[in-house]
Amino acid sequence: MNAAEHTLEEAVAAFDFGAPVAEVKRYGSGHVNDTFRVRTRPPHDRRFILQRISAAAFKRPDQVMANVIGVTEYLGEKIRAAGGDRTRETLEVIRPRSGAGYYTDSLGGAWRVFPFIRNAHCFQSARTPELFAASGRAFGRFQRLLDGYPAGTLYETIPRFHDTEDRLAKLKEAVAADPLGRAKDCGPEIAFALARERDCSAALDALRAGKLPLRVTHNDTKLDNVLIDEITGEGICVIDLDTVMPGLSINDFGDSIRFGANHCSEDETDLSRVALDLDLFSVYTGAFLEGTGGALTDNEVAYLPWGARLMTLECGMRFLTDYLTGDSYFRIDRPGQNLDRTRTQFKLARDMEDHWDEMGAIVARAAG
Ligand code: ADP
Ligand code: GN1
Ligand code: MG
Repeated sequence: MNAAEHTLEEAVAAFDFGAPVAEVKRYGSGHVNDTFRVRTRPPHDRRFILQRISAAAFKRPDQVMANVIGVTEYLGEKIRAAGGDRTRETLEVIRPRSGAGYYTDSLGGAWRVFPFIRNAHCFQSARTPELFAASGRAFGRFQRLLDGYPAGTLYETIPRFHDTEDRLAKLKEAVAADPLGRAKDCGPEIAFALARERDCSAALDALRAGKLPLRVTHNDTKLDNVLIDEITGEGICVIDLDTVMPGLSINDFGDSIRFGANHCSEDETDLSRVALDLDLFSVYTGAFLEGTGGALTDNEVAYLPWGARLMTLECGMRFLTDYLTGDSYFRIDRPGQNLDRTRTQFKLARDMEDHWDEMGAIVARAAG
């Protein structure tokens, strides 16, 4: 048994699943945490999500879990008060036998368990406009539900997470250090990012000028971070709460557009297939605004296209930095995958620049 298998076994033993465990299987397509589905033996067939929190991404799992517990308990109360089903509409942390918020294995890995939400699915692409709209309503509603959450109690689990200026600075450092000699393979991509230095300040300047407010936001709003109910087709539960922090509403909007308003996978190698779909952009805009329930200010609405452009540029820069420094952050299944991901993001970012006026007009129309 190797070390990874051993710590997985330790983690399974650390939790009480209410019945003997029958199966533990790697699950999902997340790039960051290690996720497993646990099933107990029939006749119970209880299901759980068991996750090792990424040590590369999160230096303080205790703070991550304090945030996740605080937010899920708050959401649970709100959902119950509104007559909803708190077992399906929010995650709930299941504590290890020790009673702590998570379990630490013999190598220092941090593990947590959530109930597996059944009869709901995560999607890698917006197969239908309705699906994309459902995710938009769910992420907008998520932001609205957390409107009154005491932001000062949240830890910054990844410092400067959506600080696009800092992401560019980190890319420059990686290019200068070039530890693996990979910079020579990505000259055009590096040049693309460097040419957009001014853009990197667009939202941060607005924040500093008091034009955009800080809110409690999700910060990782890609389509596969919302579970879609298989009967109703609605976005039943927003998951992946590790980066819930004070942030910009436009980034939550923008990250969803980056990932979902196209018809390609994030690592598509045929760039001719990579394009912004303005109809999907329009559908998401209306649904997100509906979900936020009119809470956004006029400036936030006006800056929504910037959210899309910046999240796309920033994500490309993050993939490129990870490619240059050895793929230690985003999980890869093949060599060069983070460079392919960079290329799709930059192609989409360029498309957004080319359709800038149309994006603005669509947002203005949706805001009515
Ligand atoms: P990562 O940070 O690596 O993206 P996630 O928390 O998003 O990790 O989980 C990865 C995947 O596991 C999700 O995309 C989803 O498919 C699945 N998943 C996570 N939590 C649940 C849950 N409570 N019920 C059902 N599926 C889940
Ligand atoms: C990661 O964890 P996951 O796979 O949902 C990343 C996001 C990126 C995304 C790109 C904590 O999301 O910021 O936008 O990959 N999450 C973290 O697909 O870094
Ligand atoms: Mg995820």
